[in-house]
Amino acid sequence: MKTALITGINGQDGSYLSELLLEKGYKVVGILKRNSVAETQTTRIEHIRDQLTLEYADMTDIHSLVRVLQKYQPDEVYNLAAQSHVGISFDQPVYTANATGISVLNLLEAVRLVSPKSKVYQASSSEMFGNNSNEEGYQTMDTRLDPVSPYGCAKVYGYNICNNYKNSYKMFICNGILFNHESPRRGTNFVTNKVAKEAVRIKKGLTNKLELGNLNASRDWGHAKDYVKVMWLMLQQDEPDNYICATGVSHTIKDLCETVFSYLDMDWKDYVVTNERYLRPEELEHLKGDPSKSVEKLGWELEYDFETMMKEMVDYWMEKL
Ligand code: NAP
Ligand code: F7E
Repeated sequence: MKTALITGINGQDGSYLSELLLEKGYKVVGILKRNSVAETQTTRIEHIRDQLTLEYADMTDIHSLVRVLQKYQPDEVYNLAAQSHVGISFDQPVYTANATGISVLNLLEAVRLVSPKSKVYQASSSEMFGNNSNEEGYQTMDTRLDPVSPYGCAKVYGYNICNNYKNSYKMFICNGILFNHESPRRGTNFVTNKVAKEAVRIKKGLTNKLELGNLNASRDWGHAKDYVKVMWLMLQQDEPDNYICATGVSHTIKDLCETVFSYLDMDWKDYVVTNERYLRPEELEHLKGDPSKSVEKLGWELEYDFETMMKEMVDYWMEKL
């Protein structure tokens, strides 16, 4: 039985990855950072909690990482923990640099010192590209990294230090440069789940408007369930490498509103208003990734498209609210 350690196990991706690895017969260990309301911290993994081994540790506390790695000597480490909200990274830049950037170094040092044979997956991000793309508007493996947020800057540090440790110490470390991926488990302060939830609240008469920021930005949105599969595939290869994971299709926030509201037989223009509060000091306008390397080298296949995913999210809120 292989052992996997997941940082960020109670996050969106951590919960789906846990399910995938349990299905594959792994012993799954996860770390939780301390939270004053213990009950709400494990909401996303409550249904599988009795099959998981959970330990308190914090990515900003290298000693806690050493303790857990020493105890379990995992075959695979999936580093999903981060302060992952781009907008909030402008409000908490130093914490974001620590929890999203330096924390990667903490983990790699801990692995190098006490569990050097562990294979490591690093959750890198399309946010690292900033506003660069090729002539066709795609971000590719050759696109320069030019981040436009404290979060993006922290992720670039994580990406670079992973490459540096892979080359310097011959460690097995893969960067997955993942584009936006969503699900009903997505935090409701990210735009897809915010729109899905609030549109359902409007439909049910619980509110009458939806406040958003930049409606013209576009994103390449996939489903988190598809994206955790590619994380696992990367660590099953003979050699470590970096990959882009994306759908290759991009939609604006307006398209997102149109898809969700029309599914609920409403016109989004009757309800959506803009509020400056949700604008960012610097915006990443367009993301559309080229996933060809993941498809060709890893045999990665997508089950969901944008419309199917958004319907699943709306249906979830229709049931839940
Ligand atoms: P998420 O739902 O925000 O989950 C982040 C996880 O990290 C949570 O479990 C959180 O715990 C944990 N965490 C935060 N700070 C920590 C700390 N100091 N110590 C220990 N744990 C900490 O994010 P996600 O959507 O699952 O994304 C997973 C990873 O992929 C993140 O690194 C994210 O930056 C990256 N990524 C995400 C996307 C995307 O579109 N989803 C795209 C590219 C890259 P609490 O909940 O207890 O705070
Ligand atoms: O914003 C615009 C906003 O916060 C998407 C993270 O998982 O993906 C995610 O980062 C777009 C942006 O995701 C609102 O300005 C408009 O242009 O859902 P988001 P993100 O910033 O793209 C990357 C790949 C990651 O790595 C990150 O961890 O939507 N937008 N109005 C809004 N965004 C939010 N959150 N709220 C609004 O009201």
